[in-house]
Amino acid sequence: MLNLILFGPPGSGKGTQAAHLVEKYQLLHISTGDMFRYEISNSTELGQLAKSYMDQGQLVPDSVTIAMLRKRVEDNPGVGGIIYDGFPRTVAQAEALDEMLAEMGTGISGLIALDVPDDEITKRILLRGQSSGRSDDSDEATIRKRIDEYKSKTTPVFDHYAKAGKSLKINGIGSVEAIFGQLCEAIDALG
Ligand code: B4P
Repeated sequence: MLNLILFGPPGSGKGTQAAHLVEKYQLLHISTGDMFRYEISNSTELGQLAKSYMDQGQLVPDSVTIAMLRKRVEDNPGVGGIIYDGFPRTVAQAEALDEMLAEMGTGISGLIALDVPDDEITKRILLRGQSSGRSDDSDEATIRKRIDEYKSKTTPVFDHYAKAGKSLKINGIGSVEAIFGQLCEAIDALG
């Protein structure tokens, strides 16, 4: 079973690439960002809680995020593989994921990070903000906060999997097709 973590800073193209990868490899796509936005659009209690963090550019607390992720995985038994998009974003989330997959008799196949510099991701997110309606996309201070959260809390996840020789980086600058090609090569090499 392929368990792939698509990693990178906010706006690095994880969601964009995941949409293509799920089609090619027939994977279940789990995007915690999309799941929170779905809850927000349905005005659920979870959505209201998530929104209070997302609007500030902060991560949603681990306990909430891990419980939501676990439920999504348990609700989809027998899938051929899963692409984790935007999860794990903290080492605590990574440890919870490792534990859950070990209970299922499987584990992370690899983590692939999209490498994109800060000025490019800020540009991309502000551009998306013009049409996405996402409040966390339209304010430069909130975007800066998201980048800070990524650097302080999320980059250690790369090192967590690097210790097991499972992390790798690819260049996230270029056309969507060119980056997709590099991702496919990296996935095929996972065996
Ligand atoms: P996410 O929904 O994960 O959002 P993201 O990081 O902004 O997006 P992504 O990297 O997928 O970028 P995309 O492809 O869309 O998170 C939002 C918030 O939810 C977080 O800040 C946090 O508060 C919360 N959250 C989510 N998961 C959490 C967790 N596990 N724990 C705690 N909190 C969590 O691409 C961005 C833009 O770039 C698009 O407009 C796209 O068209 C463009 N683009 C893509 N590829 C391009 C390319 N090659 N060249 C030029 N532009 C490109």
